Amino acid sequence: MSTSTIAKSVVDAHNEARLRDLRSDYAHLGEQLARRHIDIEAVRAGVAAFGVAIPSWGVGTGGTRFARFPGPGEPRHVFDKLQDCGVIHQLARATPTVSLHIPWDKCGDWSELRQAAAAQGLSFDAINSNTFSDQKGQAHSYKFGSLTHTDAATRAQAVEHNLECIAIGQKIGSKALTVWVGDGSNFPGQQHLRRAFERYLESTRRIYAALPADWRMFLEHKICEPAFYSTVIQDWGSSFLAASALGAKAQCLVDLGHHAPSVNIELIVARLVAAGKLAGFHFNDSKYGDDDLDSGSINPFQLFLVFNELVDAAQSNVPDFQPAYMLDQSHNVTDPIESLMTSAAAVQRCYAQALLVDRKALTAYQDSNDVLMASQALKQAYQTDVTPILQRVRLEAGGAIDPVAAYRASAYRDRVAEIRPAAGPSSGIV
Ligand code: LRH
Ligand code: MN
Repeated sequence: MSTSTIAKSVVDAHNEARLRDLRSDYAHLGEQLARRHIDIEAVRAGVAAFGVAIPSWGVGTGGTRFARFPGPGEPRHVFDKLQDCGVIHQLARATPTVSLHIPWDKCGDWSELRQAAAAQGLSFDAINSNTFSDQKGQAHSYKFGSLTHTDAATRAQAVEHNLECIAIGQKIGSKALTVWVGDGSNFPGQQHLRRAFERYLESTRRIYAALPADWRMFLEHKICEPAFYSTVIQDWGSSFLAASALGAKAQCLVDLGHHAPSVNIELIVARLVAAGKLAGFHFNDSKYGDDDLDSGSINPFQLFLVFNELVDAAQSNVPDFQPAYMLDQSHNVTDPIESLMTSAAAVQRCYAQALLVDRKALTAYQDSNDVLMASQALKQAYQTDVTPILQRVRLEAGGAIDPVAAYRASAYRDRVAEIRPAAGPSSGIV
């Protein structure tokens, strides 16, 4: 039985004050959907089964290369991070798993960590390796790359780190390794573009060979940063080529912020789904670059269109369709717990809206080139306020109808600020 960090009485009092409004809102939405031949209970069941993983690195205040402004009660280590993840899941009831990052989350006793997570009703999703920064005492620097470095010993060190991540993941129950490398170049001519990719394949083949039978390997592409002329795995094409060369357990992970502005991400999703190579997502939002802003905060319609492709694939029984859903955000100016709860709800909202699309009608409009009605079929779903469904799902799962209001009523942040020493200013994403 998971121990709740926020007193149940606080959550119950919070919900009690909102129950009557929720009942009438839910009944009203139910009538509206019934007129569209949609059973609200079926949608609610779908949403209740939906979950998105929390990035362990997201519960601390994030920053940029210019500065990081830590808030009160910053998590000191992975156990503090798990406690904060426990609060997010207790109130928002949509984030049953946590994605760890090594070495940021290194700890002395992985079974103790696994128990601490279970005590919060949490388990572990994909584990992330890190060969984009040097650790103290590291033999070979990743300044000029890691898995694609021209020096074989540096590549071997990077491969070894990924094997260590797999071993840790096995101890905590993860079933996937996410590999993002910042390898690339800042000047034309600095790197041989084909040989660098060949070195990437040589290194990832050694990691792939060490994958347990029931594991997957997620390759994450990114257009730029930290390299600003070329990135070895720069786009979904490079990722797809690599995943295809490696084998069935290798798939392509789509971080929404890793594309040039105006790239049609839902089309990339449709292509990877068709090829059986969609690993899953790092959800966030952005206006310019890899801004890692809260999911749905800038372009919620794009997030809905991504879920429209995912629900369409699921409802047309695309084989081995098992995308992993994770948030990957940096909370520079908000309370990370509030941002993660509202972001999980934003992702859940787009999933719920995508379940409302009348796909039979849409297909007929598409086949008859009734362009306007086809567009309207999506808009109708997107413009449906599914808030009562999300609130009801949270309530039924023992969470809070309005997680942020309940969180603030709990004064959790003030309480942890008393026991966690204030962290000084710094810079960088964590
Ligand atoms: C790279 C990235 C990657 C993580 C890192 C924290 O930009 O999206 O997924 O390893 O952020
Ligand atoms: Mn990412």
